[in-house]
Amino acid sequence: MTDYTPRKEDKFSFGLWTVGWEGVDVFGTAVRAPLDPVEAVHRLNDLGAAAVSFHDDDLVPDDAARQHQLERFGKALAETGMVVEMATTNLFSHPVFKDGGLTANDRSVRRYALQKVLRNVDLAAELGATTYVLWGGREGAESGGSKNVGAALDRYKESMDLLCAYVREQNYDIRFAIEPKPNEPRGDILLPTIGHAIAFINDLADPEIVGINPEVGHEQMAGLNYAHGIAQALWHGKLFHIDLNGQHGPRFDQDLRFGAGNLREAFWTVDTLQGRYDGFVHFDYKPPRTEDAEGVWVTAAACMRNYLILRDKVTAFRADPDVVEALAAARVDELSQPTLAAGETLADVRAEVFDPDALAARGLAFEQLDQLAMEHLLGVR
Ligand SMILES: [Mn+2]
Repeated sequence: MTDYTPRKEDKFSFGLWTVGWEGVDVFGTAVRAPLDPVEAVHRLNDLGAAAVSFHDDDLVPDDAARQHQLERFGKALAETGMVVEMATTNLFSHPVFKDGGLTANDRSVRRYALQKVLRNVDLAAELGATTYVLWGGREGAESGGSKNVGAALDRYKESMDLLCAYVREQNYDIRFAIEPKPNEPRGDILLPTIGHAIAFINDLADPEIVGINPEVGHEQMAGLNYAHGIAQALWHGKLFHIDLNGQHGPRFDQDLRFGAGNLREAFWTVDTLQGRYDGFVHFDYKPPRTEDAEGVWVTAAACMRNYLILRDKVTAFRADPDVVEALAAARVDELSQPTLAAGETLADVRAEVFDPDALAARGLAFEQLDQLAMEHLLGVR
């Protein structure tokens, strides 16, 4: 039994923009003062996190202060032992990106976007980040005729191919991770789900160094099962990074702390990650506008604590003899057996005599298994 205190080896990571969110939303202005990235590093370190991530504009919003800001930030990292594990580009806030960055109709905007990404990839490499995320929040459209989707994907591919070649040429230890999202801020966003993104990656020139960074809420906004999504990403070898948060089903992007929203899916998410994913456990959430500056740290601590509690729960679930028995009754292991045995051919299948009615009469006892999971989650086992 753990005391749920985060440790460096748990590899918890937070975006500077998460704890630094001032609360500006579609309907209201800021409710909290700007947070200095140096303070974010120290406070997250005190809470037990191991790493941070950033958008170029979170860390160096102002060119004139760039050198000074990077020196202060570097000092905070050195003092705490915190690392930068991931970086990404803000290709959505500035009005220039109102029709996207890498897939904007306006070619000059695309060229500017590419320049902005390149500059921050250099900084990411300098700071030791090994994952570079691309979330194309503005890559999309509100209306059918305004965006030639095929051409947009050509341009997305063009940029990704150029970026991969650049990283290879510079010998940077960086892999790219595309973050899918179905909508918001655009009416419809390109590469809306895990499946769309993986299919796109397979058509790139250098797919080996491109994977995905799926976010809990983004998949759930599309009504999809996040745990199944990351299981498929793992199957393809494409789960390069994760964004954990909470969401109540298909509605606006809530960015709740991890564990809030769909708790059962959070349980299966941690179960899926256990032993299969060894990257940073990255939280991309927003402390609600109701919280003051101190309340922000309550939510950050809760993200990590909820992950550790769920990790404990899934470990206990898997170790429970009743669960082992229920898994056998549910024939879960049988699915790992190839449908044809070694040496068999389709002729063997054709020759076999089946009794479909007898097969149909077998119950699968999935409910017993799921009730055990529920009871572990509810804390009564
Ligand atoms: Mn995200």
